[in-house]
Amino acid sequence: MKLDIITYPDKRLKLVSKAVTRFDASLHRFLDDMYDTMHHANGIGLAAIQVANPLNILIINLPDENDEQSKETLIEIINPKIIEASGHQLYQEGCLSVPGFYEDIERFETLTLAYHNRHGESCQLEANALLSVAIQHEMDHLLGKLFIEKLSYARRKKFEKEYKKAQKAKKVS
Ligand code: QAP
Ligand code: CO
Repeated sequence: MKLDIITYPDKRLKLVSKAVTRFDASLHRFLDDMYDTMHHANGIGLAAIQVANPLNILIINLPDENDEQSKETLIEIINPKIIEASGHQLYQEGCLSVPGFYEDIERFETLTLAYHNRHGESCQLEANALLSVAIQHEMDHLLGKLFIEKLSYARRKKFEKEYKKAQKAKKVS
């Protein structure tokens, strides 16, 4: 079932998400709903708070070498914790909660991540390049942070102006 994605400046995006403690059927239904929601919106990553549920959950579904997305490569990450991070990279990020806006953001190049899967089992993964960017972007959501908060003061002001204008245009059309 598709859920509604909340968008900036919705204050709920600032909530700090809480740990998942029950790995039950209702969690599994919610994860499936998150996937339907992200897939329908043509996203590659989604955090639970973006559908107004403040839990430490994120999902990532990167396109493969043929630029196609498939549910087989979906990664469900619950209660993530960065164990190691190194290097730096710039990547042009976007966000389903900040539609229509993209900007270069600096992130770690490589991560080692500990997390739980949907069954509550402890997992670990190593990520670099786009997967690493996606994990860091989504983990910021769990802390109530958006990528636009990483912009310089001047760029942020330009963003606010452009975004408001785009919102206004959306309302009348
Ligand atoms: C986060 O972002 C991310 O503005 C996921 O109109 C960002 O899925 C992961 C999207 C950068 C890795 C690198 C954004 C779709 C999707 C939009 C997304 C839009 C339609 C963003
Ligand atoms: Co986002």
